Amino acid sequence: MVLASITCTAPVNIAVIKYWGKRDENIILPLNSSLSGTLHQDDLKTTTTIVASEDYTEDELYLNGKKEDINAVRYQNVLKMIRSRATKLMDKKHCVHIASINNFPTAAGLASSASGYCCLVFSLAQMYGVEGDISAIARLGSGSACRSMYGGFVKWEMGVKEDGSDSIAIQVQPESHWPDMNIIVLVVNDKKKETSSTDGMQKSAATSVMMKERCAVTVPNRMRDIEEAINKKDFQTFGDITMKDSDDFHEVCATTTPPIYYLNDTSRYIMNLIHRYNKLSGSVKCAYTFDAGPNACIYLPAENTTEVLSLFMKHFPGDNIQTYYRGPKENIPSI
Ligand code: 2P0
Repeated sequence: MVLASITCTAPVNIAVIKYWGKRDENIILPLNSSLSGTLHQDDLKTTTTIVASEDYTEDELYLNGKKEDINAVRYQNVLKMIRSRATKLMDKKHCVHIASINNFPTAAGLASSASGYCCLVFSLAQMYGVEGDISAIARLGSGSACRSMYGGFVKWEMGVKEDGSDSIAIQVQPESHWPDMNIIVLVVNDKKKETSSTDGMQKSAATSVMMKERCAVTVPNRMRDIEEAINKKDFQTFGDITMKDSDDFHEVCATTTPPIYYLNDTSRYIMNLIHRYNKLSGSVKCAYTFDAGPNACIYLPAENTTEVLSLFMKHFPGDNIQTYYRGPKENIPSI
């Protein structure tokens, strides 16, 4: 007999201060705090359906139609934590079947694990009646997932406690604060990346000479400054810090042994194009950021969108460059 079922969606987030490196691999505690903007539910999102039934003999999980190993440590950490905090379905013997789909390329540096684990944890939390902060449970699945729990601009505080209870997501500003901030995603390549973020950041933490300074000085200063820029809606400072942190993150990857290169020639062309365009305009009209892949995410004030899009269309005529917008709507996970 089916005991409960639920379907939820959760959006992708795009970091402007990048998370890269862990101090605890098991419960995913980061070496630095990070900050991101959350995209539209309607654009890049995960949809997850969960059914709990007395008839199921084991938990099962399907990702884009393919069966995953539910015994993997991250899934188990999430399920155990959810069930330990449950206020519903506590006394029934049952298993859950979970099906999750992304409406965008998985593992191509488009933050699929962020929306994926956020959606999984949000859906399970609804089903099991988990109360209080659940961003720390999403973090157990994938670090960046905790930031997708809220709309607008969200920071993930690295925290100091060993049990991770203070390593949680906090909304810096809701989407309504800066509704005319857009994000365009340019899909340069939707193939699965060669070095996963999890592997890449572990190698960088162990070998890049840039990591110490980045975690101790650069990121704390940037977190303070970009939060202030967001509060003041100061796009010049916001864009400047965003591009610098993206550049530094890729420099950290390049100084890793062996070096990791996520960007390709098209990515570098886009970076140069944006710098030239901003210079000619005499102000920061748009700002790029690149995650662990070659695809570009462009933050820009809505009023610049038409001009910037036509610039890309001129330089990449007929190319398969897809655009997604982040518009004026609150984008927290939804049932
Ligand atoms: C970020 N990235 O802040 C950074 C920027 C990629 C580059 O968070 O090991 O998939 O699952 O915690 O969350 C990608 O890392 O890694 C990521 P795990 P995750 O968005």
